[in-house]
Amino acid sequence: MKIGITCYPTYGGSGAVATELGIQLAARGHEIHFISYAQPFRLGHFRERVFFHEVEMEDYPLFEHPPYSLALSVAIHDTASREGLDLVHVHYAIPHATSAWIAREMMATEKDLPIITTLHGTDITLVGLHPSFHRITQFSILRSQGITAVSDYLKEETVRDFAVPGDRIDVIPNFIDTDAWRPDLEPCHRGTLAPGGEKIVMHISNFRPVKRVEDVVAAFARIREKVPARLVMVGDGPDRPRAMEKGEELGVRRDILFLGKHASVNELLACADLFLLPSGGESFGLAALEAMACGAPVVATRAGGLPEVVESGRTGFLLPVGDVEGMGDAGIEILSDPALHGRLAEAGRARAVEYFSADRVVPMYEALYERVIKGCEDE
Ligand code: GMT
Repeated sequence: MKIGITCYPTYGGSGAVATELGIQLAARGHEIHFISYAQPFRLGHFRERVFFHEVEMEDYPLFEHPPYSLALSVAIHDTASREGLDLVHVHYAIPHATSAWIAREMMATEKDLPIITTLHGTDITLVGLHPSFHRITQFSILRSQGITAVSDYLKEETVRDFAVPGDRIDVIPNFIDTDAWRPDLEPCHRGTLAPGGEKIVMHISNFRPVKRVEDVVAAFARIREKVPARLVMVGDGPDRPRAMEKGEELGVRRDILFLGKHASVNELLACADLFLLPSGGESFGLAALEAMACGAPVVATRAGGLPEVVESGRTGFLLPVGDVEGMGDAGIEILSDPALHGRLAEAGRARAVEYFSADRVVPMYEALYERVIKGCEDE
């Protein structure tokens, strides 16, 4: 198949999943055309059958807010027409589902171009609920020929808040390449991250308020009272200064390393002894899955779709949002008991391989594509 993929190219789970999907589909013989304003960050080097089409934007003094959605519609239309795409798969509904629908309308006399929209998280649970976006988001999702959600939780939210019929949504979980995300990656950076042989506690996110990075620091401070440990914070975003202040306030700032954004976080996760994800909401929690695949037990919140990823008591522990004492205590228990740590790490890796590997999940997308294309042909 010739498949167009539109996603946010920046650091973030939806872009990471979309990029990995394109890479995996190309490896399985499909031709992939990424259409976005920049090359997706995890695409890396040249790959066979993978192409990137940059959305051209014309700047004009009148535009205080340049209309990216329209330029994207044109880029999707032109790429689909020129390359003979069989379908376009957009990740994160806003504005991608709308731009794709416009492109499909523009193509109507030429070809019936199927659109698949994958819902990822705040396009449904936060941004899409805002009155300025709700109607157009609902409209565009309903106009897609295929709709997927990354968890049962997100599907239920979409049915409830956007009145999308449940039978129109396929739940296809996020996935990872379990060969690239694994515990025994070399070289190991443990000596650099924790030169004194301390335990390594890690958090990776875009440091937005929903990630509750101050809770990461507070839970770590509790762990630090009992276990020699260092906190490695990977990523960046608006709440980084608050996390730093919290570290000062709790007297653990010197035990925290802020590494900023990294494209190859698998190399860092492979050194983690514990992963903290105390989010206020999470449709899936890709970072938790990445940690599990790398053999790091996860302490997270029982929020949104996280219980579909982390099995509390088996691959980590889930606690109520804001329960930093509970998360800290769970961390202490894991880091102080090598047998427990080993059991959780092994079960997490096994769960990642069994349920969330590319080999299991990518064929679900292929089956959906075939079904949707056939549906369009039969109409
Ligand atoms: O929804 C967002 O705000 C951003 C999005 C992203 O691009 O990282 O995150 C969502 O999609 C990820 C990939 O499917 C999920 O793993 C995250 O849980 C989800 N974030 C939230 O629901 C807050």
